[in-house]
Amino acid sequence: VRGSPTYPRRGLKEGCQLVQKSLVLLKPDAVQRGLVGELISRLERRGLKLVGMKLLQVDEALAGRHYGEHVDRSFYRGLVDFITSSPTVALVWEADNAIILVRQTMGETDPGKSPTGTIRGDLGINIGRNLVHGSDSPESAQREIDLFFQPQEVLVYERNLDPWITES
Ligand code: D4T
Repeated sequence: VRGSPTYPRRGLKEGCQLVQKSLVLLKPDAVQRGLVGELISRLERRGLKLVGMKLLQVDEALAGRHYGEHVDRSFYRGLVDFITSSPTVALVWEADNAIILVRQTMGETDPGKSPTGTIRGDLGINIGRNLVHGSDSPESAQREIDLFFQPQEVLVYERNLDPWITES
């Protein structure tokens, strides 16, 4: 199970919901604005389970690996300069369908197009300062978790209130 972003919950038949992991970054604007607690709190209150967390300084090499798919885009240089400009918080969250739940909670890439009630819609203005990153697929989550965490830093543990959050 460890190191894998997606695995079937015990007792579930094929086609049922899958437990997934999502890598979330609280970007330098979130750290500088003192929004780390607020953003973690929103994801916790959604019911997502925190299984990995660290504060780190992203360097040029890590930024390049994380944003490699955007290397030819006009905004790439600004993106790398921004993510390396100040500390970032990296988080791993787990839930049934965690990928979509995190992205719903974050809102659209552009805060200006994000509905209120979402992180970006409530707290952001500009696409280049959109506060958070969340994995866009289980495959991306696996790749991104491996970039930011050692396998032993992503924990496996029971949460006693889970039956009050998900019906199994
Ligand atoms: P991330 O990856 O940060 O969760 O954002 P999204 O998944 O929602 O969006 P993305 O990969 O398309 O963009 C990555 C990152 O680039 C910034 N960006 C994006 C930007 O500064 N200008 C742009 O025009 C676009 C499309 C914002 C997020």
